[in-house]
Amino acid sequence: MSYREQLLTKFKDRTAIIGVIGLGYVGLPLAVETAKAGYKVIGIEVDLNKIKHVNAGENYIGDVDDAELAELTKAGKLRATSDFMELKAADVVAITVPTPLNKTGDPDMSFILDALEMMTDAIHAGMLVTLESTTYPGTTNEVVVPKLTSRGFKIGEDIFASFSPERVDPGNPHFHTQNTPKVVGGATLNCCDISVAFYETVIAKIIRVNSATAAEMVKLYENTFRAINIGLVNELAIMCNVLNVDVWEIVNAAATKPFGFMPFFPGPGLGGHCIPIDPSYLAWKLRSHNYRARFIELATEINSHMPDFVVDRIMDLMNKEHKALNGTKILLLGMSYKRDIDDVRESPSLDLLVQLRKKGAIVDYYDPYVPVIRDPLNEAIQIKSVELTAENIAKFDLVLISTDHKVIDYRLIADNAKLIFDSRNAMEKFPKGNARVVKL
Ligand code: SAJ
Repeated sequence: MSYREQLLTKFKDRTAIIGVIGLGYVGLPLAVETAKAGYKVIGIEVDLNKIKHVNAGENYIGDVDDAELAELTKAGKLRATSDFMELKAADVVAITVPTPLNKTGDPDMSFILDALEMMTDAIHAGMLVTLESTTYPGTTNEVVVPKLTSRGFKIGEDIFASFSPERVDPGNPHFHTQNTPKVVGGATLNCCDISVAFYETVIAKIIRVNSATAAEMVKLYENTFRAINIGLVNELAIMCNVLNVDVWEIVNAAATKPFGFMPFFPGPGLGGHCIPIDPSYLAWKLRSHNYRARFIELATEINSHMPDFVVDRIMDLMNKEHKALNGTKILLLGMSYKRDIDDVRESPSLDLLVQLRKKGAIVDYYDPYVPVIRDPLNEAIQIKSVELTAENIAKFDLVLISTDHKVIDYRLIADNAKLIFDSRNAMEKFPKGNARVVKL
């Protein structure tokens, strides 16, 4: 029986053993769904804390159901370890590790390379390795396949490789790992057949593409589409300010077009671990082919400029109040990179905090999801979120709305703030209070 037939049989009767490297917001939900599909799952993690929690059935990822995780670990269907050699028993290994940018803004492939390195001695004939981490087109063929064939195995016959991008949207109430369509591309057609056969037993809908490179490109296109459209609407905000037109009115009216339009909204900048980063992986790869991805460059320039634009607008505002920004007391509302989550990675609020303080403003922040942050200017210092009370709000010269969490009491702010700079149009829904509101 060929390795292909062996694997297809093991998927059919769920006797395949599945390894998942990286038990973060992508890997843990995938490990849980795979175990729920009937497989025995070995989670590989370098963070001993995560290993302890998983093996104790204690969940730490919002999108995972606490009881399900507890039940699966209790039943021995899912366990975590730091020992990569346990992957010797695995028929499938999914790699779900981070792919950030390094200090020079280039792809940081160290997590993928470390995972491949650590699993080298566990690689065996008949194994499928499927990479899920967002990466530049060509990674599977140029990095993963050579690692797998370095021991003499023939790709597509003895060993199999695929790329299937993660599409996890943390906190999304409707879409989670099992019901989000999954794109799959293989290093060879046989690799794709086998990878599709595996994912079909775990995830509701599989979208097969012709190659691993195509699958890598799909993911980058999805998020580059967002980054560029956010860049466009941010430039629209700048243009509307020049023309003294309300950008929010423009976007909301344009959004009434029932076809051929998709609204994006301006804001103080582009945060998160996907949208600001994924397009740079694509641009970086194209540069190695002497091609400049100009839309990506321009969107990156505009999006990263938005905190400066907000600070300039605030300086003009205080100027009109005959008040220097230096010494102005500012309450920064919202520290996370987008509403209703606690993630501050690449958050524009951090840029605003740094820039305003550099100009001498006295800045505190309030964020119900982020009780404390490390001072971006001195990581040894912690900055705590202040209490949102009428008395506290009244102490500030300006309230800067940077992240529009739904749970914030905007009525309290409208009634007690003197001046509000609203970079998210959060106050739109509230009848005017005592405070003067200026919008992005
Ligand atoms: N943003 C705007 N204006 C917009 C939309 C977003 O300024 O109209 C800002 C946000 O405030 C944030 C940044 O852009 O700072 C990114 O926001 P996002 O809504 O794209 O959220 P992310 O970073 O969590 O993106 C994830 C992505 N999921 C995956 O890559 C699997 C993305 O593909 C999803 O479309 C997105 O979630 C989503 O729709 O929530």
